[in-house]
Amino acid sequence: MKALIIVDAQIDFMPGGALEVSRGHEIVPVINRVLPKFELAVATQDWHPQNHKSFYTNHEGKSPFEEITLHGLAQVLWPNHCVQGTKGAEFHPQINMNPVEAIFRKGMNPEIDSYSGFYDNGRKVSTGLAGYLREKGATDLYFCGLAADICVYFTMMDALEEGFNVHLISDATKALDQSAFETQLNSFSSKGIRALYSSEL
Ligand code: VGL
Ligand code: ZN
Repeated sequence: MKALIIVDAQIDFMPGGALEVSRGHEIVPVINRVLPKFELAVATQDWHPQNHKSFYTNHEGKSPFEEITLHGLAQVLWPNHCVQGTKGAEFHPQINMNPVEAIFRKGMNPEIDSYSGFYDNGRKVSTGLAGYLREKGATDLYFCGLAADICVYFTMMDALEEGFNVHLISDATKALDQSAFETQLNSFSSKGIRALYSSEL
């Protein structure tokens, strides 16, 4: 069974948001168009407390996009984004969230970041997404959302490891760093990820 996974389609990742992805809003109509083609749709939501250690403001003298080591893991320091309960953490208001059956929140532990919708960056704590999808009978996961090179990418990597067939809807995602994403794209077919356009669904 095919399931649509909408990754972090939140206001802070849209143009004008705290951690904006260029042309991020262009994915919204594409997501709305593909939604009816899926029997199951779920979303992930970046959901940080204000004291999250991925925020540069929580490190004395650091600037946005600087890299540090946090509990032994490389960590980019981001502008404060997707703070629990704020407008920026909400889904884009034009996305039809009605058919979305479940929302998996991530990034709540202030000590560790969580790019993937399945596990934190230390691969220690699970959100339960893999078990949920398996119990629902999903075999093929179709990914969309933001940002292509970060949370979409790491969620797809974990999906492969969890044994799902992984597909990326290329016109329903946008990258924070386009050149990083192009490098990732070149490795997709060898990893077993199929990239397709929404028109092929
Ligand atoms: C994301 C950086 C920090 C994303 C989330 O959704 O791609 N990127 N938190
Ligand atoms: Zn985040």
